[in-house]
Amino acid sequence: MSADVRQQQYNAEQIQVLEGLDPVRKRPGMYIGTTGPRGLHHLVYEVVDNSVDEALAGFCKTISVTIQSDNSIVVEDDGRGMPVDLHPKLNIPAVEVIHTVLHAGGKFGGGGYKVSGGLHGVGASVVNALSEIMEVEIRRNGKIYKQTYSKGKTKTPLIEIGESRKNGSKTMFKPDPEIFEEIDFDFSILEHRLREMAFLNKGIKITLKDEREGQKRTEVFHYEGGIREFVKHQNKNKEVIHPDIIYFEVKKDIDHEVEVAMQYTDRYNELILSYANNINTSEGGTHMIGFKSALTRVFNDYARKNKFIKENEEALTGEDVREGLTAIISVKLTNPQFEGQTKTKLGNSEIRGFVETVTNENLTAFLEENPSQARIILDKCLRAARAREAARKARELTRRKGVLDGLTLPGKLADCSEKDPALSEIFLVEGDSAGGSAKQGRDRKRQAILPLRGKILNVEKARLDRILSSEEIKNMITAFGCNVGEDFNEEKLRYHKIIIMTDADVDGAHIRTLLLTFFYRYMTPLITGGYVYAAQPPLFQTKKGKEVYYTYSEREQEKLMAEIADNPGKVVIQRYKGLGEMDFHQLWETTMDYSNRTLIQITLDDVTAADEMFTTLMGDKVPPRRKFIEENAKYVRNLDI
Ligand code: 0RA
Repeated sequence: MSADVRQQQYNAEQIQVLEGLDPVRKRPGMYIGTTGPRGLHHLVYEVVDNSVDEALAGFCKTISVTIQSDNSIVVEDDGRGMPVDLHPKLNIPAVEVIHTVLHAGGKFGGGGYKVSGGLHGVGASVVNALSEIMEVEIRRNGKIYKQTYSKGKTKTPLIEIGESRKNGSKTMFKPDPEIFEEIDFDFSILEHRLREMAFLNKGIKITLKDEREGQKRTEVFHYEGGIREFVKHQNKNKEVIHPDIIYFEVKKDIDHEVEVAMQYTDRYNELILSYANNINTSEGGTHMIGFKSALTRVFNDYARKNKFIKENEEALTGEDVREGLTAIISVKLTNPQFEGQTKTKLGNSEIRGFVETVTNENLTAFLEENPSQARIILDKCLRAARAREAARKARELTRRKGVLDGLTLPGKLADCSEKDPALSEIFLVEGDSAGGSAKQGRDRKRQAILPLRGKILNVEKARLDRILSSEEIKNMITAFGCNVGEDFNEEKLRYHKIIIMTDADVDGAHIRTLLLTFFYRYMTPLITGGYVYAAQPPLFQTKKGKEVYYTYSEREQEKLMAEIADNPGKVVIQRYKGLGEMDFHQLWETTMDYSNRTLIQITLDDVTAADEMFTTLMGDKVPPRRKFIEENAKYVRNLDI
């Protein structure tokens, strides 16, 4: 059939199709969450997901993702090639339906674990709707087909452009700058998700290539060990306490599959990542509940049976058996129910018992078969139990003395007079001298100042009982009023903005990281609730005649110099080494004044990346830490954990 003829044939249908994608362009947020960087990168995942589905169906082995020099994306796979036969009702090629009809993507036919609803699975049509241009090239039936789209519409009909003995699908798209705030792809964001995808789907080879000038590089993600290698990766900068990664995989029937990998480290915090159909279920859900209850059950049973715990002694708690644990739980099921505030909580009730039974059986078997590793893990659990008891006593003591309940505010705190937390903010200021300037320069009504002396305790290397004996940390907890750990209470928070104000140097970045580590581990809701910010003090002051300019980056300074250089006059530049070099007036004007300042909100975008960053920055192993700081030094201003 010639292209022209077909064009006429489906014009009527096309109108319907066009209306179908209009809402996506009108309200992109409804389909991809945001039109910021997150939504932008989401487009790539939508396209890649379709190729991963093809791989999970057993037809595709390699997927390549390329960021081209014009910031367009190409995703190519060696699957069967998208179907091109005419859709019986719409009378247009299936591939066109996939790209121009809302919700058609990923669900054209049965089979495989596909995600309906939830975060992903909105499909290729949404990517088309939000792209300036989209092109597909299909190798199938010995032929090569091509079709182009734009902003949700078909641009050119499907045509044959050649012959090929290979099969596969290739998709190119360029995000529409009318929709997205920024259309620059971030290699490390894509790298992170694609590596995760490769871990979660063992054997699939995913290549990520950056072809942009000055940033050329290629990474290959291919893990025959799947989530075992994921655990190894998460533990790479930690000390593991036993050699084997505990691993099991059970397929109950075509609808239910579970895979678990776990290993203990010498850490005090736990990292359990759960997934349902490759989606990170950060709010947990039934699979997580099943896993956790099995874990507590198995260790207690084993401990009693082997006399690690005596008859009259207390049982290990869930926290005791999870201390230092790194675990990945991945389930696959046909009808995932995603619930919770961010739709990242698995709701399927049948999964709970399934994961629990499987974990019970396999973990018990591991302990029976590996008594020496079992002993190491049990010893760790028992130490955790004793430390928990000590921490409880320490907390009770501090509670009794009223140290943490906000009744006795720390002497170093210059509080604000405002009582409404929503209108109050607290600056955590590095050093007493900058603290002094901040106290003088602040808005006394709404801004409180808490100076912090030197380095705060590295909470990554201590348990709660020791942490609570640190003066600086106690001061913060008391000032915030919301307590820590299990006792944390968001409603008691006294300031809705907690602003970290440190020098713009390596030491400042270090202190900021120590603070964030503490918040992340012991007051997580502070970060997830969006209460934590980093202040941005200027890097340069430039004076020319009576004019004074402040700039916040090298680039901004260069720009300023270019702007003011043309008419000669004496220019005096001061590079600030620390907050202490500014007087109170300057500090107010540049960093604290509501109308002038820039605050960077700290977000917990990604638990795996955050854990990796915190362990790398705060852990014992020095070389990876140095490497990380060197690699990321330039990004420190834009810290997003
Ligand atoms: C044949 C049939 C079906 C899908 C595909 C091929 C296919 C789709 C994509 C998307 C990206 N790459 C792809 N490679 C192949 C439909 C069968 C079904 O829905 O299960």
